[in-house]
Amino acid sequence: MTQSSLFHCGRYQLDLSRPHVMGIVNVTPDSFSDGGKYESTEKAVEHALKLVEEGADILDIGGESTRPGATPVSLADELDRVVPVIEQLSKLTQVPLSIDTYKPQVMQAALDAGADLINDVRALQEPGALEIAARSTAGVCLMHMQGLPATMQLDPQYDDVVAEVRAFLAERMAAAEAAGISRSRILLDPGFGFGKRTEHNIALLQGLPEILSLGRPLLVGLSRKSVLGQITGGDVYVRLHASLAASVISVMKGARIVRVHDVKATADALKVAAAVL
Ligand code: 7PJ
Repeated sequence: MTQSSLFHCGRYQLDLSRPHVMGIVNVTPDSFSDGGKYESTEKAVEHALKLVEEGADILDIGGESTRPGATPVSLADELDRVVPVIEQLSKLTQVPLSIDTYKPQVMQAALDAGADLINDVRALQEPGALEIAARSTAGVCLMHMQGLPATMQLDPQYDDVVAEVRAFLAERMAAAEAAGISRSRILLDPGFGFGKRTEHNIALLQGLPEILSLGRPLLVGLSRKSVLGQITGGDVYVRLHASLAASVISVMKGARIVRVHDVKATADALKVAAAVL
């Protein structure tokens, strides 16, 4: 095993020489029922357990959408959504639990509830985030984003998207290490769809090996993203086949964790990729 395929996150040590599937668990209140908080917790836990059965190696739990133009969620609501889900899953599952948040208070509460990995679309740039991560043993996923979710897709601009994303990730990795987060706890992510046009996303997929040269495992998220709809012409409900292609291409280009909605199909597709790799 090469050194860069070892990844330490909380209670776990993952050997990323095999591609891993991160299953997405969105905790959002169901607007069509009045079951309230308890029901959304229960539904999210149930969904998460199903993803583990389907082959998820990691669960990514999120309480606030970072999709372009999504409405922000208050700190209190985000905590209410994710903390009980993490508490329950840490007792019910044997897979690392990731918290998808950029808010330092949510990171801390999630770590206290049993989270093993901080997945931050702002790459620990919020005040206090680096310190919270450094005080823990959690893994961290540092992601690139140009702009902020509300406006990031309006007019993304790059001279050389691969070089710029790589430079940003190098800077954030250096900041994380300077704060006391060891390299073995760091994952990098080019942030597909986060302030990127179709041509930027495609260039990043082609350029993954250059980002991999930073020496840490890459996590990628392309599942059901609009770039796939732009390429195929399909809407979000018919993006499974395109998402599988994207996962396989990502792994063939060097990614080691793919963040997806459709775990079973992706796990099968990646077994084929792994057999070839
Ligand atoms: C990503 C994410 C991604 C990481 C989202 C969506 C948008 N975290 N959170 N990478 N995307 N690390 O799933 O469409 O690409 S939310």
